[in-house]
Amino acid sequence: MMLRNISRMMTSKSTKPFTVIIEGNIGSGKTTFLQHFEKYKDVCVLSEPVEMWRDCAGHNLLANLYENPVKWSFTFQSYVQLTMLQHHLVATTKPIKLLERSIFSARYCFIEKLLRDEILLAPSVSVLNEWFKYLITKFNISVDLIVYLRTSPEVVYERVLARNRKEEKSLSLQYLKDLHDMHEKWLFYKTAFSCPAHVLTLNADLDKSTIEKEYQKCQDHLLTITG
Ligand code: DCP
Repeated sequence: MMLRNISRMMTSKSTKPFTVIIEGNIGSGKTTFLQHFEKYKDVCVLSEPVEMWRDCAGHNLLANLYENPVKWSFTFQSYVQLTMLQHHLVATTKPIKLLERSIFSARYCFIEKLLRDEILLAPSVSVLNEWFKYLITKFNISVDLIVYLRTSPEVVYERVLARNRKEEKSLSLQYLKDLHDMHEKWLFYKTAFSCPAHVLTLNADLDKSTIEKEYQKCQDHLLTITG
């Protein structure tokens, strides 16, 4: 099996896992992508901690966020930053580690959008940013590859409507368009912020029946860069 070969090559070089972060708009299929790779025993898959955001000592911070963004964005993004850091720091003996999102997209896409919309004001963003800078310098948050699941806002909007997550009922097409632009500038055009690793862009507009060939590109890429 291809990934087993990759992992053999990797373990011979280093004990540190080859770390891949999976990025893309809300509804771009990050969870489905990760589920595809879960079957490989040499891959450590860390799905996004949405369930933690829904239950922080009994508080549904995700619901709070959508109900009253001005009041709860700072709280929510603070907790996202903590839970993302926890994922970055998860130790594994497996040679490949895949993470859904990262501390980087939280800062460069979500916090940035909240700042532009003046939902988060500059002093609050400064505090989150000081934490962000401290965490990425003091901890070993190295990333070896970014997989960008690139989508059209209209496609993800349909998916978000179809999955009907109760907290996301107020999510608009405009919000997804803006968030798409944040990802595009960061990962595709590379005109905003810095990329912590090489970016592999996949067409994630494809549906479940045809997306396998895009997943295969990721497997091939891992083989190429480690071979
Ligand atoms: N979210 C947020 N700020 C962050 C991270 C996430 O406001 N820093 C919100 C947006 C969504 C929810 O959390 O309402 C989960 O978003 P993701 O895009 O991270 O996860 P999905 O479940 O939408 O991923 P996918 O559908 O691609 O599997």
